[in-house]
Amino acid sequence: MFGSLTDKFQQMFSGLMGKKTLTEDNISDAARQVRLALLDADVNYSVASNFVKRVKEKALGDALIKSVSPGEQFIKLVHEELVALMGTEESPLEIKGNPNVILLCGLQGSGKTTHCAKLAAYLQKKYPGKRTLLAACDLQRPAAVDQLKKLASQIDVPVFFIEGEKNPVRVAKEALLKASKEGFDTLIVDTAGRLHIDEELMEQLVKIKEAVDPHEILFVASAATGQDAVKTAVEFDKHVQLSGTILTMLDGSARAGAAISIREVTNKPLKFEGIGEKIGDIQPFNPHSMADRVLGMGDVINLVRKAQENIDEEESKALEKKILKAAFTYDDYLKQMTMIKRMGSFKSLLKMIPGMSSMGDIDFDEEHFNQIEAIIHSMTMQERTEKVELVPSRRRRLASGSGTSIDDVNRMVKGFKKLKQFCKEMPALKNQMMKKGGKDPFGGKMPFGSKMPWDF
Ligand SMILES: Nc1nc2c(ncn2[C@@H]2O[C@H](COP(=O)(O)OP(=O)(O)OP(=O)(O)O)[C@@H](O)[C@H]2O)c(=O)[nH]1
Ligand SMILES: [Mg+2]
Repeated sequence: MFGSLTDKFQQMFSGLMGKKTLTEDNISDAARQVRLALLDADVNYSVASNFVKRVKEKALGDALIKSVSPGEQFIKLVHEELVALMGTEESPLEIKGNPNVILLCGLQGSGKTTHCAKLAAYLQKKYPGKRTLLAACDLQRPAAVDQLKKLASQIDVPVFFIEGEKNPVRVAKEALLKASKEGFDTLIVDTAGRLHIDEELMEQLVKIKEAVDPHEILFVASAATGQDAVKTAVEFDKHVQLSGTILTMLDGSARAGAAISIREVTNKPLKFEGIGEKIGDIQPFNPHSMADRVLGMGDVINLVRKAQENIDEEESKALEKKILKAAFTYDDYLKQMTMIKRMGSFKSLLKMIPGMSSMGDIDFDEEHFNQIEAIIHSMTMQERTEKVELVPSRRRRLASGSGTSIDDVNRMVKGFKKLKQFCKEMPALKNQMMKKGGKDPFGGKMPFGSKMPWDF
C-alpha cells in the first residue's frame, strides 16, 4: 500500500539484520534513514524529527542492556513508536444522544458523501436493528443529493433532503427534527466540500454544527493528499473542533504521511479508514494494523476481523472434519470459496499475510479460481456431492456450461482428486514427521479449516 516507504524500511531493516550489535553508529545511521524515509513519505517534519529522536534514545538505551538480534530490536522499536504515534488503541465512535449525530466535513473529493453511506452500512452491520437517517446538506454540488440517495439505496437507508432548498442549515435542522420525531438512532450529516478552505464554507459548517449539535465531527481526509490533509485538518479543527478523522483512499497509491502524522498534529484520534469505492470498504482504524502495513508486515488484524465477519465458524469446523476424513465434495469447496470471497479478492487477502505484502505486486491468477467456481456452478447437485462419476459426456457439458474447455475441467477434476489424496495421506505424513522429531508442519492444526486448498 505504502510502496516506497515500506520498501525503504525493509531495506534498512535487512541492512541491520547483518549487524552483530546495535552500536551508536549503526543506530544513528538507521535513525537517519528512518527520518529520510518518513519525510519522503510526506510525514510532518516535526512529527518525523520527534519520532526519530524517541526511537534513537530507546535504541541506545536498549543497546546497553542486550545485544541480541539488533535488526529485530530496531524494528520492534520503530513499530512500537509508530503505534504510539497513531494512537495506540482503536478509537471507537462515540455513540450517545437521541439521535446520535455524526457530522462529516472536509475538502472536495475527500470521500465525505461516500463515507456517510459507508458509516451507515457499518453501523447497520454492527448494530442490527438500529436505524440511521442520512441528511443531504451538500447543496453546492448539483448532483450531491442524488449521489447520496443512490449510495443509500444500496443499503436501504433513508436520506432526508428538501427539494429546491438552498440553505443547508435548514436541511440539517429539519433532518434532526425528523430523526428525533421518528425515533432514528443515528443521524449522519453530509456537507459540502471546497477546493480549499474559505471563510464562507467554514461559517456554513459552524452553523450546521450549531443546528445539529453532533457528538462526532469527523474530518474526512484523503490519504492521497499527504501533508495537505494534515494542514487542512488543523484549520477545520480550529473552526469546528473535530472529534476525529476518517482517512480515505488508503487502497490507492497513498503515501503514509497523513496516516502517520494526522493524529499527532491534530491530537484527535483516527477513527476509520476507507479502503475502496464500495460501500463495505470501511474499517475501524487500528494503529497496530497500520504500523504493520507501513512496515510491510502484512495486516493480520484486519484479516482476522474479516474472517470473523464473513466466515461461518460452524460450517468451517464441519468442513475441517470432512477434510480430515478426506470426505469433502465439490459442493463443500464451493461453499468455502464463497465464504472467503466475501472477504475480498484473493489478491487483497494474500497481501494481508505477513511476508506476502513485501513481495511486491503478487502475481496471482484470480481467473483460475473463477474458472473452478464456474465449473462447480455448472454441476448438478449429484455431481457436486460426488454421487455420480464425471464421465466424459458430463465433463463436456460442464465445459460448455461454464465457458471453459474440456482441458480446464479435466485439470480441475484431477486437482480435486489429488487434494483428496493428499488429505488422506496427511495424517500419516504428519506422524512420520513427528516421529522424526521434526516440528508439526501444521502447528497442531490442519492446514485448511478457515483456509482454502489454494492450488487445485
Ligand atoms: N479508491 C477509493 N475511492 C474512494 C474512497 N472513498 C471515496 N472514493 C471515491 O472518491 C470519489 C469522491 O468521493 P465523494 O464521496 O464524492 O467525495 P466528497 O468528499 O463527498 O466530494 P465533494 O462532495 O465533491 O466534496 C468518488 O468517486 C468515490 O467513489 C476510498 O476509500 N477509496
Ligand atoms: Mg460529497
